[in-house]
Amino acid sequence: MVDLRIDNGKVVLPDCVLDASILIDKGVIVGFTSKNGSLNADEIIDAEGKYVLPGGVDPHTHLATSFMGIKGKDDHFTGTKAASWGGTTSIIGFATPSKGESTLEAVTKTREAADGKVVIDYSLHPTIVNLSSENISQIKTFIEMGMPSFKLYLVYRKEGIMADDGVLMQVFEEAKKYGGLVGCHAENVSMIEHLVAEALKSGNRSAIYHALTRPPLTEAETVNRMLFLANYYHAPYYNFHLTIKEGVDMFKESRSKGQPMYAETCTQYLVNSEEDLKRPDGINFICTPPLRTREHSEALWRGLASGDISLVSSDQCAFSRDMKKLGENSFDLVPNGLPGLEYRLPVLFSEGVQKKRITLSRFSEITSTNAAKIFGLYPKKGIIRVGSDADIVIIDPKLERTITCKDSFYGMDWYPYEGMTVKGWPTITISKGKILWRDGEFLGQAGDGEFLKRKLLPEILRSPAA
Ligand code: DUC
Ligand code: ZN
Repeated sequence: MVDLRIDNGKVVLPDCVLDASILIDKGVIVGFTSKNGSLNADEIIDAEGKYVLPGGVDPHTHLATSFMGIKGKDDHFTGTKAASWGGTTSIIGFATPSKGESTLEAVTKTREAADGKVVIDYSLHPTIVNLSSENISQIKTFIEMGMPSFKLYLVYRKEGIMADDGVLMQVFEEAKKYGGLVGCHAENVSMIEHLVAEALKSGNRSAIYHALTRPPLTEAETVNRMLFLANYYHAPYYNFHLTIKEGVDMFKESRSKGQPMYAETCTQYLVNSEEDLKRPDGINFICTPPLRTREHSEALWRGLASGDISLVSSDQCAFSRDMKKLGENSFDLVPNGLPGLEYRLPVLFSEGVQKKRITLSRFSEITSTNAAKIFGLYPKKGIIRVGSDADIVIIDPKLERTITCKDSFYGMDWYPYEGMTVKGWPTITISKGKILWRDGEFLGQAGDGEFLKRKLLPEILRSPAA
């Protein structure tokens, strides 16, 4: 007798899709049996006609964030509830210090805000801002605390969260010494500051100038430099939100030489474009790096299919129309960021798998397995396998829905994907053996999720192993 059995589904494993029943007990996967296996269970889910996949792992989320002085719409409860509705069962957020705070203090504060509120498991990337000697020693401490990946913003100088090249150099040295992973928001701050100043001087303040003042060159230059630096230090590197075709080529080259370099892109860079910035509500679409042309999106899809890009995150950072309007007269005053962590799996399934841009097993890798591998959660998370946490999403490939903000759990009054019809939708989400969502009914609660301590896999540090 086990707690839960999932029958009749098509189970997506790393190298095949299997017709099997999954047996779950005490929160973990304990076995597989042939179709309609006979071992009894307290509860049985019939997944006939559906795909059974590892629950999504989203390694780039800003919940309950304060960004550019404005507090976002979601919090740790509503954000993780929404995430699980859309099939995500683990997230990694950020501990970003406010002015005068240390990163360690930011970690404590973020954990106080999240623990007991999250519906799904979570972890944090410490953000390294101004590196004091106290912060240098903290890098080792963070790794020991189970947070071995770091975020450095190479932009946002005036917002006070930038890390300059001196800081970057020291973080690479420390991370290398203790086995950490350096991750950057890679854009060239000086080029962008110059272009923004020129645009404002000429009175060019509409939303499209957000993209025009951050052209692909400003990202390409910095991605290229980060790959050089990582290679110089023989250290692994993670590039948050890659958006440009030149970047895909750079990762292809580095990885083909065996260097442990990893790039993510985000849902919005695959399905939205800079044309959205020309809409009457174009300011809503301001995020950094900016949305690009279709040519870049198509290169990103190809990079995902070929393995040059490792995964897709959401970069959830939810600002409502009113919040965005703070910059209605000038693009540089708009809080940067887009909502939609709950649509990452459905949109990628519909636009990726259904439109044959990626296979089903690649979908599973880029939404779950690779994030778990790169950030030290694997094989607890990211795979359906005996001994792993029973974090599972069941997707009905025939179910069609139109995305609407009426469904929002955190009061969003717009979404970048609003009006898009999506074919293929999560109908059941299971976290650690507990059914959180069943056919639109929420069965979870605040505190179902817990903090995840992570440890990087040696192969991830050495070679492009995801
Ligand atoms: N980019 C955004 O658009 N929002 C939050 C942080 C970031 O880098
Ligand atoms: Zn981000």
